[in-house]
Amino acid sequence: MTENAPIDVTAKGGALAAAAAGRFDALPVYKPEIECAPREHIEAVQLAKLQETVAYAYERVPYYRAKMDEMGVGPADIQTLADVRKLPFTDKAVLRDTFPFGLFAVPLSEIRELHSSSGTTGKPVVVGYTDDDMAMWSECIARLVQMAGVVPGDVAQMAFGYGMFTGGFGLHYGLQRLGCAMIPAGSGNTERHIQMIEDYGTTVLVATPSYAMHICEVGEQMGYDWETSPLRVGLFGGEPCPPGLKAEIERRMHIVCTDNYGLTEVMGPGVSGECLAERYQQHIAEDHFLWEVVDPETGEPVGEGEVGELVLTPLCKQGIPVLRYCTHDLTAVHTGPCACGRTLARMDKVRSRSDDMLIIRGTNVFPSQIEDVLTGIEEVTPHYHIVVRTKNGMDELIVETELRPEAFSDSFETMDALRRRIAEKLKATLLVAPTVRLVEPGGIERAVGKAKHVDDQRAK
Ligand code: DLL
Repeated sequence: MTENAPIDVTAKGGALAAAAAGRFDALPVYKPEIECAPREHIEAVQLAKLQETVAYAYERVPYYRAKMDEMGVGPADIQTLADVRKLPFTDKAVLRDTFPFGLFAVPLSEIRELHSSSGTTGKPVVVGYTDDDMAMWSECIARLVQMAGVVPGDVAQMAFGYGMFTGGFGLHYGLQRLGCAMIPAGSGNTERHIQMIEDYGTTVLVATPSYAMHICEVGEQMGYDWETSPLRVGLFGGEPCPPGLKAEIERRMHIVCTDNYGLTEVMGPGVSGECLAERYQQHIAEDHFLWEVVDPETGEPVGEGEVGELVLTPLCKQGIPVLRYCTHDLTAVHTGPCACGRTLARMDKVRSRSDDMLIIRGTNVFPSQIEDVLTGIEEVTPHYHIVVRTKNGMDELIVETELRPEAFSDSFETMDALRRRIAEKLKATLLVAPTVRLVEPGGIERAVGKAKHVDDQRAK
């Protein structure tokens, strides 16, 4: 996961060239007194804020008071960071059961903005931000975009959807806070995006990686020259960004792509973001979030650097002070030094979730494993789709993968040989034999937001 992709040095502005030359000092740190602080200092800040947060949640949110009373734990029991383990976990079900405002710690008159995450079933999750929450949110994002090489004066074009999704407004506020000019284009209308990049001299594009790939392709089809385009930085997030996809977008769009992570329940984007030194990990805003990595089965902590489920406790939130939120996202966290000079812990890119594992004929399969195999096959694009269904009483795994135009052939033998080669590679990794379908170039539907790669028809 830590393999370093080469940064394209096509001389697009100082940040790119500085990063390529290893001159990370050329990028100012937004708040060095915390981002570069010794670990003991970071932990002392976290403990003080955790104690405040727990007392606040206990006093103001009846759900947490009842839960903590039931567990026999009170705010005074939080004496060290490890004491966080005495507290209850929170998961999506709690937010749904208390829909809409049951976990809010302030009256609606103190809320300035509501957001929600839709999910596929049941009620949405609703979160609310006070004035202070909004200020903290923009600061977290200003920090992470600066880490990614964005500087005041950059022109940033939004290709996330606005609306209840936290991605659009969150990045919008944070980029403005840093001093960028925002173009609130929103998602969709791809040709217009490309026209705007050219007309307005856009230097930063904010998108999901799948939509950025689509913007790249549409630009190429329009004859747009990405190499001479003003665009320099891609700020991606909201969904996994596989290393192969990132490298391909960097190569074809001539930009540096960075990934940032977050989720509605704890704030939205702004939890962590990638610096330009360690290209496959993201620094966590540890002064605002306490992280734990636990075994998803037992809830017990895993060792430093080991993969488990990320559990987050926001440390400064007033609207909804969620305790120990179970993200279901699988990652490992590292506290060692980073070449960028920051001391904030780094989480590995999230590639899968504990709840997206497919069990196919008794074997565990993660969609990210399929993605990794396909990325290694040069004849296919990063676009794919997975269908799981029941056929004659047995699970069937169908992997649809899209051919690159240059690999497309009229010869049945050539196509069939490629199909069989891909099926064998997948079987060797997954230990399950898939049915592979080759799809013609452009044949897999493009997403303008988060891509949906898996259709498990067995659950329906
Ligand atoms: O996706 C917040 C966000 C928006 C983050 C834009 C970054 C940029 P939700 O819609 O609540 O919030 O979805 C949260 O999306 O638990 C992860 O599974 C996934 N996710 C978000 N960012 C990443 C990422 C926003 N960079 C869920 N890499 C999370 C991998 C991500 N997965």
